[in-house]
Amino acid sequence: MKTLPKDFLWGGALAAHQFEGGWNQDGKGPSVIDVMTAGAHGVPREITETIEEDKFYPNHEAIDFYNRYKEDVALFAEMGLKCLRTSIGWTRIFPKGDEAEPNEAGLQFYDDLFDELLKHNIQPVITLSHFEMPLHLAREYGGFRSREVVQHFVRFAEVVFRRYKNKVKYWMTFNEINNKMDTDNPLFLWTNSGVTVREGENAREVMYQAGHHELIASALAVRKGKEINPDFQIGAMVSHVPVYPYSSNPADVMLAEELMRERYFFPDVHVRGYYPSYVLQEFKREGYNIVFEEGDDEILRNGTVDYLGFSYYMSTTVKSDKEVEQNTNITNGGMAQSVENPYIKASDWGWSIDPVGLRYTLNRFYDRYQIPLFIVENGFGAVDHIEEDGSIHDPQRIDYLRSHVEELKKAVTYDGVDLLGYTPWGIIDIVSFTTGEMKKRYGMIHVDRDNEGNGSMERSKKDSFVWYQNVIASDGEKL
Ligand code: BGP
Repeated sequence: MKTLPKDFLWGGALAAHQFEGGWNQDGKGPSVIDVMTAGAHGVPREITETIEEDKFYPNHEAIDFYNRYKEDVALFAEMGLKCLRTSIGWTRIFPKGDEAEPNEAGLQFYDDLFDELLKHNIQPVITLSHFEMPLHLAREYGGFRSREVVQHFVRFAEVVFRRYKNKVKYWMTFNEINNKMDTDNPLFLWTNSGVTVREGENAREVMYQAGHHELIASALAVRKGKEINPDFQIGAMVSHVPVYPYSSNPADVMLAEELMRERYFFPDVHVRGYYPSYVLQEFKREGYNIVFEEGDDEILRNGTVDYLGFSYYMSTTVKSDKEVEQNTNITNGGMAQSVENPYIKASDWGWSIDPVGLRYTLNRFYDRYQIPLFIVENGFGAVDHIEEDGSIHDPQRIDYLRSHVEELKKAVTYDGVDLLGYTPWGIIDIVSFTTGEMKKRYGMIHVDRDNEGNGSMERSKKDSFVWYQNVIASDGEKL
């Protein structure tokens, strides 16, 4: 086969908190991200105790998709998208997370959105939790450090599975569930799990306990989903930044192999249904007390996923003799031992540009799991310039996307990888997750909105809009 299959899911990826806005509209409650201010490249976002009047919260209005969704879906349809990946804002459905009954206005919004997408033959691909846990669950229960939160997540999943069982086929449970393994950056444990590490606690031990509860929650949700609609395809979703050895020095090669376990732990459990020995050995070696309940092994074994979704932006390179204190490479997917890779360049935000790494990742994952894969994030964050005539030329973004599509095509047509689809991240300009900025733009559609919340919110097409329209129309032939 020389070309991608006709039913290949060309799409775009988004997340409720980064583009919907309407943060407290129609009964929606505050999520963990709604108390986060804007940071900047290299400047971390602040987690405030409450919503402070004198601070700017970029996710509150975002790009106001909540009130403009018909206009934006029409643009996605014009682009020719076959699917749209986005998340259901957990706090639109359960404002606090532990209510007995869901918020009907929230459920109705997603009914309307999915109807609008399906009217244009665009399949919704839905993430259940994309860093949008109810703030109440984080503050009152300690987020996923508490086993009780498992049932609240599964309840949320059941309600939306039932409500949209005839509108949504593809689901995924937790977005980038593995981000929190970078425990040097509190952003990830907070947004992934609603957890902050307390005085005297071991961050990695806390992370593993929260991660265990999420893995249990995911497995229970998969089982529940399959009961509701056996045709559901429910995936896991991990962030993947492959780790290369700096040289053929066996010490570099073995360090890269060990650090790849940081990337493999969560997908191993999601896909295989049991804990890998290298993590169980770590628990013993470090004396971590991770509480497993009676029956957890069976839950994991019976709740494995149908496909593995993952984000791919960059690779990282490690050197075994690098002196390290703390991991200062967090924002570019790096490790404490990461060094510059002399063979590849980086974006303005320091994210390496490595399209071959995507083909390498597809092969490593497919070889390890032998289940369908789904690239649900890939993109190039950059500052865009608007010309006098209003046009926006974004050749760097087109080059980045073109080179990654070329590599995914090789993985499918030459290496034989079973790939469901490709949904580039931020199909329309949205709020950056790690920095809270608007100026780190991924979109093929520009939004007139700046870092401080100024602008008309007007949408306009970039050159990459037409480029991607042609890619989809030609089934990936016209690049
Ligand atoms: C991933 C998240 C997305 C998205 C992406 C780009 O971690 O799943 O939500 O934000 O990163 O990151 P950023 O927006 O910080 O450039």
